[in-house]
Amino acid sequence: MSQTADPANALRALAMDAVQAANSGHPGMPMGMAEIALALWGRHLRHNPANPKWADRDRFVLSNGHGSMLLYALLHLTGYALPMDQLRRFRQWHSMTPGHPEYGCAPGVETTTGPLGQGLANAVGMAIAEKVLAAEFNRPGHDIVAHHTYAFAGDGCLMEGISHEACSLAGTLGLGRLVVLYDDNGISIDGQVKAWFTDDTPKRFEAYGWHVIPAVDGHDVGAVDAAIRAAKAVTDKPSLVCCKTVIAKGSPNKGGSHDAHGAALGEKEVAATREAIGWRHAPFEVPESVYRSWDARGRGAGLEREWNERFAAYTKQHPDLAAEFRRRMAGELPGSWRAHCEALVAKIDAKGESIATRKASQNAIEGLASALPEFFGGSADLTWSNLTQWSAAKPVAGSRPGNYLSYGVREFGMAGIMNGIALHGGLIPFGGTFLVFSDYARNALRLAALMKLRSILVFTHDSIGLGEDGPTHQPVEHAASLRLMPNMEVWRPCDAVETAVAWIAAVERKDGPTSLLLSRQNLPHQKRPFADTAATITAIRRGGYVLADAPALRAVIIATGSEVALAIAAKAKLAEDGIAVRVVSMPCTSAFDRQDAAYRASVLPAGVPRVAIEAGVTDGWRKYVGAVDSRQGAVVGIDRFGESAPGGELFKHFGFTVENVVKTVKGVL
Ligand SMILES: Cc1ncc(C[n+]2csc(CCOP(=O)(O)OP(=O)(O)O)c2C)c(N)n1
Repeated sequence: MSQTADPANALRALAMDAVQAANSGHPGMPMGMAEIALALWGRHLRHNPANPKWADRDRFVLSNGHGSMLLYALLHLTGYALPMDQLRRFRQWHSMTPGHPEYGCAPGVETTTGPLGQGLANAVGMAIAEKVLAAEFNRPGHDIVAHHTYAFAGDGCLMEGISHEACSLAGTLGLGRLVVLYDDNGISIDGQVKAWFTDDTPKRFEAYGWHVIPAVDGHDVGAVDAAIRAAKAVTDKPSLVCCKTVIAKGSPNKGGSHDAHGAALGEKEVAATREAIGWRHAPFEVPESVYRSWDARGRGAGLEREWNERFAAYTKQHPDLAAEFRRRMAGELPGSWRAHCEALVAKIDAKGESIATRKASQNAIEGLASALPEFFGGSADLTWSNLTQWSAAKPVAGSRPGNYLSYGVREFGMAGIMNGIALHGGLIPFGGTFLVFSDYARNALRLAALMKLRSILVFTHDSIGLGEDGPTHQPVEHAASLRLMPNMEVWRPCDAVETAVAWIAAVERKDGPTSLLLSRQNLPHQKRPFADTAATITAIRRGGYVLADAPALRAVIIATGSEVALAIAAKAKLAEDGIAVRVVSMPCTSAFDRQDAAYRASVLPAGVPRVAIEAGVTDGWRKYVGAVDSRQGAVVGIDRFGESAPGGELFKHFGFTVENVVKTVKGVL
């Protein structure tokens, strides 16, 4: 501890100096986990700083993301393209070193963390992806997928409920290549955790079926190294290494105290810490000898070279598999994709079935899965309601891998795990639950949107139309609230054709998640006015299009999902009264909003009054129909919770009837 050349002290110094320079951040965790980081990154982690995207690298997740300076210091010291200048600019605008690690900012950051507990779920997802891909691609004598997933976690991560969801499942699945290092420092923001967190963590994880290594001295590099070795030796269970540490170790007056958790130590204490640990270098100065001891570039290049040679041998023996592996890890769709999709939509359109969109979604999955071996489906214990399974799906069973996972009743865990699977690469995850429970998963959806992940959420039972389960299960505000999330694409299709197109758009979307909002009840097939399938797909993908037109328009009705059929029926009734209206189907408002002004005006012509219909809260529709007091337009919606009754009755009661829509349209003329 007291030697200048101690590489762990370089982490301490960089963390405290960067936090001091920013005058904000968390020095305590990096200083407390310095030896653990040295043991893992110095002696175990198989990575190549020159190629952070090497497919078979070990994954590292800093679940306690507030200690971001630890990760930045590690990336810098081991030789990633993260220059010291970026560490000096910790937490500054447009630096590569934001307050919490953000995926896509600095090379080597595998996931965005900070919302505690979710990193653990991401790590579980990465370990699942590794196992699934290993089973699919490895061949005797050719282990081309064989890496570990390591995560650091603190008390905060383990207090969060999602840690239970994800770690319980990890135990059941026997994820032997997952190793979590727990920073057991007894401190969180409010002080000593013994007043609010007294779980017996080793016993808790043993009960999950984990291999637990308790009571490791987290400041003894040799002890942590030995524990990691023991963890890797157990290959049929995930491992938890419980490391006793002192937060802000090295700081004479703040070490061991929550004062070091979330604020700069202060100039005086930084100086006292330098003295105490014998670090005699100016801020952001690291001696050559320390750089040399951390430098992972040579070893990393060697590891990747060796893998490349193995992959070349694999390619020789299994050229098709190797090409497929490359395609999958690059996130590219198969060459036949476009033609496959067009044929599928044409078939669905020709069939013209009137089915629930959740059933249409299952048909779409079935139709796409034959072209997409990277599909990795699942549901939070609602498989037979969400209809997320397809005929050739292979359920994951215990430690046996497959491509369909029953996540159990764990919506947040599922969404966090799906993020980890998407981050790992090689698979496209989708997972189902009832729309009303999207709230449970919400912060993981937000991180998927922030990280631009291709993760697909199958949210069924999308309105009061689900009926008798009542207001606890009837989403009212959920479509609107998901639409509020930046970069979350929300589709609420009206029939089987729109559902298939929504699925295709979700799969093709490489820079963000998609929520598919699907009905429990049957919805009629709609006839569309387009010349061919390609034109139909193009129109639907615009997010809003003219489904049924009329000359000499008096009004436009905009509707989504189950309310589109109602709009069509109201149009017919209005025609009887000599009132010509156009029906616009708008399955995806954000896609519509991205269209150019000319297109939008061609769908929603200026000066023609509009009525929007959706079985949900009304506010979001005001941007299309005009302000409440403008008298220009109206919304038929539902601004209260539903009721327990048959869906048909509820629609009637809440005004989703032809009579009410006709009346509403007449009211805006
Ligand atoms: C979901 C979530 N809730 C709250 C916070 C705010 N927060 C950041 S760190 C922290 C305490 C974490 O304690 P611990 O994991 O023990 O970290 P340490 O004090 O050891 O650094 C909290 C509550 C957060 N980042 N995420």
